[in-house]
Amino acid sequence: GMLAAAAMAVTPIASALTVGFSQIGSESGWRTAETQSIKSAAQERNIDLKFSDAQQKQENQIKALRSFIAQGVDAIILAPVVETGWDQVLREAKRSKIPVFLVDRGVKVRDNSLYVTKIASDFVEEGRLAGAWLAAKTSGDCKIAELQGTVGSSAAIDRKKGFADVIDLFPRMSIIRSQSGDFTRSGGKKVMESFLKAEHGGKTICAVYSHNDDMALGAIQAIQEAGLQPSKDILIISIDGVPDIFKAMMEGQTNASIELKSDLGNPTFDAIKAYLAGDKLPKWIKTQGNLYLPDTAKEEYQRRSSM
Ligand code: GYE
Repeated sequence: GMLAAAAMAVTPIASALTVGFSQIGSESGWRTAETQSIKSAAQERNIDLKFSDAQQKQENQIKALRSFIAQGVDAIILAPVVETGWDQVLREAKRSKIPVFLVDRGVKVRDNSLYVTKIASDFVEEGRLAGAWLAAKTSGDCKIAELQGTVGSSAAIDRKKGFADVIDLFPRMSIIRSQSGDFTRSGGKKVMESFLKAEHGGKTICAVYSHNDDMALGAIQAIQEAGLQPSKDILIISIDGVPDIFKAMMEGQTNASIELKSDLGNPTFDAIKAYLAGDKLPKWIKTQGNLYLPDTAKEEYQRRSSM
């Protein structure tokens, strides 16, 4: 009767699922947004999310995974900092019958059945798109400084490859400097400063290709401090589409960004739910991005900062 109904109303609903999420860290604005998306999607779905921040270290991710396995979670979400070195711990998860879902980056494992699926964009395609834009912008004549992402990450390896695929088609385009800024703003600034020094204050650099927006934002600062105008004296293209890069575009400090969807929470939990319901999933659930230019930067900035 009434009493039972009242009791039910105050009894907390037991979580449907317990999911462990091993996140890389918070090196970029993009990653912070992704963490937010996964946390809030879990909350909306009443999923008990065990969150672990690895501070960019694979060993911390391996420890987190082992702890999720020991706790007997229903599923694991892994954003792998680097591509290799996962076979062992993923075998341990498999032995315990805990399915693993990769988000935003990929792994290289001998046995692909060690994970269920990867929810991520196509980094090679992003790199090609960046190269194609720059080739068109410079009529195929440009000396490029490249800011690479984290060494050994699929995002850095594939964005480098896709870009090189296109640049190699143009005899007057070449990468004259290339180094990792670890996907951070401070890393991008530091590496750009050294490029500028090595390249006569930047006079010999036509463009910067940055594997993410945060490093590009750091490079913009370095270029300004060297007395040059970013986006004019040196062209800049990067990847992610975070609010701050649209702001920089509005202010005429950068030329283009390739959007990377950071709201992976819903697609990831949809995949987990489908898998646990017995559905067969594709090995790669691709997220799509577009190339954005200054003409729509204001709109995009307003739209993103009101989200
Ligand atoms: O581009 C970068 C982040 O793995 C796709 O990692 C992700 C990349 C993203 O730190 O900003």
